[in-house]
Amino acid sequence: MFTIKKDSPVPIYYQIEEGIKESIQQGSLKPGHLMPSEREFSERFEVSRMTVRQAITNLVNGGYLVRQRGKGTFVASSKFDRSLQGLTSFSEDMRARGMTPSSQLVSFSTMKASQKVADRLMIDVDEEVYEIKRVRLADGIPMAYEVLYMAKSLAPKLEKDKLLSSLYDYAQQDLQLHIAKGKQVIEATNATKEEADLLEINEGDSLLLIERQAILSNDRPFEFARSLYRADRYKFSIEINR
Ligand code: 16G
Repeated sequence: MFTIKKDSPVPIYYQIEEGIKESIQQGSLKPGHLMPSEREFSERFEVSRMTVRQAITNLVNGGYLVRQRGKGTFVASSKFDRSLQGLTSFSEDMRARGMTPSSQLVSFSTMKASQKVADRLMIDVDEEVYEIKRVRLADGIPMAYEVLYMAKSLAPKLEKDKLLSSLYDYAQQDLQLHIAKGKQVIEATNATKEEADLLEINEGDSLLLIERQAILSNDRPFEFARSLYRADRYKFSIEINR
């Protein structure tokens, strides 16, 4: 571990912050590494916990460290860079990265479409839709929380177990539906208490909200989905031409 100079004009919290940052950049502190507690740091450097806390908080805010409630503070993994080109599913994205996708089903219900859902799915208000709430995980780590709606008439026999794996695979392979195009809108938002609990983050943490309307080759909307991605784990990129 690095050393600090108490007689230096450089504030101690800043020396600690820079020391940790350098260790991460040089690779001696690796992604996923559990950081010593504030108490351990303060004993090791003989400084106050307040000073340590300031350094750690700055590193968390800068995306170098992540706090996990009840578990401690860890070196952040580099963010997933998700392309905005291509209408891929969560499962495809994770498999392409060599990770194992899985889902935790929060709820699965049938209801009458609200005005907003009916508009997005181009169906009549009151037509039956599925509401599917899932936490999406990669190698067991929560990445996103998704709430999606689809017309029940598209998949009258949809059952719970199908939702634990890929819905797109089910649509394409079992129902022979061809998901052809879509529209996405991205917004910034902050986690509510419920979302934070499901994603194992703190209430108020930053999230990226993506609303997707996926459309079948016969121009019928397939789904209207709201995906909340952890902003500490994701960034989105797109190639552009002039
Ligand atoms: C992605 C889609 C979501 C779709 C899901 C299907 C975004 C922003 N959203 O998460 O709309 O329902 O994939 O995934 O990409 P699955 O086939 O693995 O169930």
